[in-house]
Amino acid sequence: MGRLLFAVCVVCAWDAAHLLGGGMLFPRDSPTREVKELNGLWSFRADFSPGRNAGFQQAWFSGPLRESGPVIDMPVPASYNDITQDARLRDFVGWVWYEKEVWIAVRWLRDGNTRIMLRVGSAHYYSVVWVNGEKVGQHEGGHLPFEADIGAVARKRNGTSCRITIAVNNTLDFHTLPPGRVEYLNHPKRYPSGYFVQSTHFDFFNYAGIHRSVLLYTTPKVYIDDITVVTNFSDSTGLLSYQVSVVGSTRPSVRVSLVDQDEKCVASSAGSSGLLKIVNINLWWPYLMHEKPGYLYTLEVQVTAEAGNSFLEDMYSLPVGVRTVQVTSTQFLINNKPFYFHGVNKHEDSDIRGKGLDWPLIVKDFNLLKWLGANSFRTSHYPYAEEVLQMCDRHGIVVIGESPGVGIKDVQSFENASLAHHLVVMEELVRRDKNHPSVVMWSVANEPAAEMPPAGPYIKTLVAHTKLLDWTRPVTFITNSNFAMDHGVPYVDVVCLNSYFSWYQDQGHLEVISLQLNEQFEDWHGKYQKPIIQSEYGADAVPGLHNDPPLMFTEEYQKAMLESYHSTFDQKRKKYLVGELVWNFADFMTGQSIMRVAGNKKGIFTRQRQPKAGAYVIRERYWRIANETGVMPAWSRYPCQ
Ligand code: GCB
Repeated sequence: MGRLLFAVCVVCAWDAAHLLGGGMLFPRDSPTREVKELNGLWSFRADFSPGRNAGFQQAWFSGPLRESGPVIDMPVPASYNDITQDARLRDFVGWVWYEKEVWIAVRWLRDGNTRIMLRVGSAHYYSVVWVNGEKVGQHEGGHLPFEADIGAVARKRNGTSCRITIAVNNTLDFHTLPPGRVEYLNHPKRYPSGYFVQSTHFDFFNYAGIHRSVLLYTTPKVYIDDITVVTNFSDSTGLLSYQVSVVGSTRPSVRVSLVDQDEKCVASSAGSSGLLKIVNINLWWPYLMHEKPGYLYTLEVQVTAEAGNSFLEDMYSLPVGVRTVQVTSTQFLINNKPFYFHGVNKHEDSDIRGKGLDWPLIVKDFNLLKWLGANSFRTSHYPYAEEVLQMCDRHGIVVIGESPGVGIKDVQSFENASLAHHLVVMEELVRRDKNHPSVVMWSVANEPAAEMPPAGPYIKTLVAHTKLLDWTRPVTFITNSNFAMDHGVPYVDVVCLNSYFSWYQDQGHLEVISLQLNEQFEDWHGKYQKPIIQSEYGADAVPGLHNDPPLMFTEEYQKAMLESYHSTFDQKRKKYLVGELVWNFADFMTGQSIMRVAGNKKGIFTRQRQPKAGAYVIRERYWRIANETGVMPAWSRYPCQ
């Protein structure tokens, strides 16, 4: 198996790089574009053959999947792991096959000036895509979208339905992101022949499958491929510089107008790049920092071009927020005002659907964030769905956007092949998320093994590259406060520290927290003179487990631990501490180990989103911090009126 996967992966890495040519605008309806969702039930078959390669050898893509063998119903989007009662599928490693028959509207097919795009929001980890048995694309990486132009293939079979086949492989190796390792356990008396396991160094379950929406969408042949906006303001005038890239014509005519929430056009311009000035600007403000947070304008982009004898037109509407971000040696500034992250770390994780996008869950989580008085979260430990970031834009929830660079612990995962892929992932991430006002900082990795000599140069290259891709946002990586200083930290704009005093060390000794936390802050700020975010801290609490005086794993212990951290945070936030993100928003699934009781229980909410005692501590605190700024109308100052 190892060899086959490896061969496919090498091709995938090349292809991913190749795919970078184009922009990745979120598919939206417009007068010139149509979107069709392909979510729902797909046919599914896991390749349980010993080498996991029967699907390729027997070309399962060449005909209906049901003709290759037994298929089952599989919902999309969802992880496949928790859908059935089959333990083999829950812990499956290798290729699984998805298939759906779809009709494409005849008006799409007949109009040769229409591009027909197939887009997968994300599939973990490698994907290969066929339409009617013809390969149309492949992609490496489990958390970012990819797409293929399927117009030519679909038009070959006008009048019949289209068969879309997607093979997805969740195998992680030293050079994937996140990295992992497949180990063969060759001991005939202890393990069956050919036995292997996937091991990883990260603390969440390696859910797999098609995790986000699959869409078909159209654009004209001459189309808006990418838009980049950068915003600023001076007094009450907003400044929005834009760049539109158009494909399919060398001399397109581009017009842009900016429309406010009253549908009034407040600025317009012609040309593929330019600067819009907006008088009486409504700035984009974070939740709880302004009475009207998350103000969005709409940038309406219109392109016309001659194509042969016809005239083509494309239109795309991009929500935009006008705001600035800056960092000093002690502050994080949004719109020139000090911003304090009082927020959470999350995971894309829930019962049954695993990492599958789920609207009820997304809306529930936003309601809980607001209930908590949280103004921010970090997308630990990978890029989240675009739909989530759109919610953040609209609600004013500030985001630290993280790459899937988690669990980089083996020396081989610092090699050039890993770095090359990591750089590609940063490009895909920045390209996808650069226009979200909610995203205020990039995190290139979480806790890479800092003690290994290659860690420093690896992080230095990543940070430098990310700054080249986007000079408007600060860049960081997340380090554990126990790790050696100097490995990469000198290059970041904000120092982000994870620490678990009285949990992974000095177990049960809550009384040491304030001393150790104080030392941590003074050492790191003393050395680097940069603002600090406490990017993780927390304790497992099994819901319903109680003991007073507090014992580890009880709700009382989690509560007491959070409170012990908070008193030191209060001292340091007067100086250089610019944020605190509790680990974690909700309990989440992990691999099985003696360290975890059916998952990580450091959530302040259960996995089903019910509050533990710790949630009330955080809620009380976050509203108090928000109220200190005094910008909130009195009616919303819960719980301290
Ligand atoms: C960490 C990791 C996070 C873990 C957490 C824990 O430092 O960044 O992925 O889940 O600690 O609970 O151990």
